[in-house]
Amino acid sequence: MNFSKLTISSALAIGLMASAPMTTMAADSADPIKIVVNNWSSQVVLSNIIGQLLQSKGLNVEYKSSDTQLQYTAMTAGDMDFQVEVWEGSQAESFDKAVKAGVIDLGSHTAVTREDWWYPTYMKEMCPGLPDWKALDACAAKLATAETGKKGRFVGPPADWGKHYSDRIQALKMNFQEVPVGQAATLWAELQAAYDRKEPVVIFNWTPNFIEAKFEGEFVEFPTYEPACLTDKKWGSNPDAVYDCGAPAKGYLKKAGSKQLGEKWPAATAMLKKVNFTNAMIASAAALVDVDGMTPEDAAKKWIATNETTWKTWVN
Ligand code: TMO
Repeated sequence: MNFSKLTISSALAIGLMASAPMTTMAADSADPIKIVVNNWSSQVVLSNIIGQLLQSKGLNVEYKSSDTQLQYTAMTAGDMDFQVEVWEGSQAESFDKAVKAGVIDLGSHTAVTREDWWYPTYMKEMCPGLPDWKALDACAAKLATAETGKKGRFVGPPADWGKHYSDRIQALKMNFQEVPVGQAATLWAELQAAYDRKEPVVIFNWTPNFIEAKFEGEFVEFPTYEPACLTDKKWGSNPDAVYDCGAPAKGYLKKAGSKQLGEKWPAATAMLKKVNFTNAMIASAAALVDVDGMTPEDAAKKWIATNETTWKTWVN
């Protein structure tokens, strides 16, 4: 048993060395860098890509599953060290607080992001005036279900994603009800079922994502986001409520590190600052899992094997 295990791991080590000789990051701590893993595919694949690249440099890593809001409490406390996808639309509020408490902004990816209500394009015939949110609201009856009574059904994100859609529905006095899913896969199942029958459906979606390569659709246009919308009740069409606006249409995607990251692993930190994914790279990373059915670990291996020119610019 032990012997065969040893043989396999040394064969792997030799294989790795033969194909890509790498220096270790000698100044860095041998303690594991704790990488935050969330509950949507691109984030999990990207986390595995980063973890595997760090391991190839001789560093130890550990993957830690976390809620997208509580992760910042954990990072502030140094219980988690690295987050590869900080989405402006769903994490900015908790991220900004964490930065004030010592969490490090490790810079932005090239990717431009958006997260909001989304519908398949065929709905434009059923609800004239889309993508305007008022046109969607006028069309609420077409989205009514037994579950939502007279109100339109909006299939919302898992509770931990930091959106405030029930608040938005109230603030904009919409004739809708949010029905949140427990996990991302349910969003895609809802979309697929409606799409096959050309039935109306409005779900939470985001870009970059694998969805855009498989389904035709677009985001609902809500009142244009400004930061004051989240903090100043007087801002926007409802003078008594916050959240009377859409999410940022051109949001950032950042990376975040714990305070101890730079202190304990300076070489790794220098690399993580250089990590940079584009929209196309993130959408195809998600597709490896959501379309091709790969495990995130295998998807990451495949990505590393096929994108050497990209990651070489980060690690060297
Ligand atoms: C946080 N997310 C990218 C899933 O919208």
